[in-house]
Amino acid sequence: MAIRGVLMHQLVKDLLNGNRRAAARLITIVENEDDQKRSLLKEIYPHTGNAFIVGITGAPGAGKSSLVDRLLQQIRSDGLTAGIIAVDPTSPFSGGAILGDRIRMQDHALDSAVFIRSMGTRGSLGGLSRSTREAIQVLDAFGKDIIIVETVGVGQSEVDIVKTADSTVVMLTPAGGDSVQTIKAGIMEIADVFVINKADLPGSDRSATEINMMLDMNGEKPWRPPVLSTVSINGEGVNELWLALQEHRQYLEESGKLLEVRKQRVRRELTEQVEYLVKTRIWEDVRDTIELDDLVEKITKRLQDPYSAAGELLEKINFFKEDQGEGV
Ligand SMILES: Nc1nc2c(ncn2[C@@H]2O[C@H](COP(=O)(O)OP(=O)(O)OP(=O)(O)O)[C@@H](O)[C@H]2O)c(=O)[nH]1
Ligand SMILES: [Mg+2]
Repeated sequence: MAIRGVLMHQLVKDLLNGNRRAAARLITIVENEDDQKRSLLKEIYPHTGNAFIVGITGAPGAGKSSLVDRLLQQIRSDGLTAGIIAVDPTSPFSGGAILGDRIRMQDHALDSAVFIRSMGTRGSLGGLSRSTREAIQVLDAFGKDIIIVETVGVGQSEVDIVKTADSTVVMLTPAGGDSVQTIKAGIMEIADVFVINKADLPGSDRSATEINMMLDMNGEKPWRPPVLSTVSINGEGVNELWLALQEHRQYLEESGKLLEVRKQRVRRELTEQVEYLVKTRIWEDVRDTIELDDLVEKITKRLQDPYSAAGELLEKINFFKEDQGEGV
C-alpha cells in the first residue's frame, strides 16, 4: 500500500474517533480527488446510514442559512449532533454567501457537536451532487445525527442534491405574490415541508394560501406537506419546523418509506458507480492502446465514420479486467 493509502486509513480512523480535522480533510479529498477517494469511501461505508438527512433549498437570499442556524439551536437542545453542508453552486470559494454562512453560524462554530462546511463547484470532480453526497457520507460516518444540506434551488443539480435527503424543505419568501408561480415544478414535487420565510414581510399569508391550494389540487397523498411560516432572523416558527421534520421522519419510518427511498438511492448510486467505472476504464484503455488522433484524422477526412469507429473502439477494450488494485 502506498504511503497515501496508509495516511487515508489513519484519517478514516481519526474520523471514526470523532476528529474534526480528519472530517474536514476527508471532505476536501472527496471534493478534489478522483482516484484516492474511492478507497476511503469504501472504508467509511459500513459506518454510514445512521444520520437523518435534511435538504433545504430555496432562492438565493431566501434565508436558508439563517434558518439552519436557528434549527441548529433546536437540534442541539434535543441533545443531537449536526453536520451542515452549504452548497453554493454560483460563488464557490469567495462568495459573500459563504462568508455570510460563517458569520451567521459562528455561534455554533465552537460547538464540537456541530460541523459546518461550504462546498463549491470549483474543484469538485465528478459533479457537485456526487461530491455533496460523498461529503454527507463522511459526516454520517463522523457520527452526526442530523445532516443538513443547504442548496440554492435553481437547477437540476440542486434537485439531484435534494434527492439525497430524507426530508426536503423548500423555502419561499413572500415576494410580492409571484413567488409561487415562479417556483419550478421539479422543486414543488420534492418538497416534504414548505417554509415561507420572512413572514415578517407582507404577503406571506397569501403565499401560504396559494401553496396550500396547489397542494390540494394534487389530490390525496400519504404525506401532505405542511406549509409553515418562519422568521429566521428572530426564530419564529422554527420550533414548528423542527416538529414537522420529526413528524415527517416518523412517517417515513413507520410507513416503510424510508427504507424504500434509501433503496432507490442505493440503486442510483450503484448505477452511477458502474457507469463511472465503465467510462473511466474505457478511456484509460483507449489512451493506452489506440491512437485516438489517427481515428479523428480519418473520420475528419471521411475515410471512416464515427459510428463504426466507436463500435470498433469498444471491441478493443477489455471491460471486465480484474480490479486494478487500490483506489478502484
Ligand atoms: N426580514 C427578514 N429577513 C431575513 C429573514 N431571514 C433571513 N433574512 C435576511 O435575508 C438575508 C439572506 O439570509 P441568508 O440566511 O443568508 O439567506 P440564504 O438563503 O442562506 O442565502 P444564500 O445562501 O446566499 O442563498 C440576510 O440579510 C438575512 O438577515 C427573515 O425571516 N426576515
Ligand atoms: Mg446561505
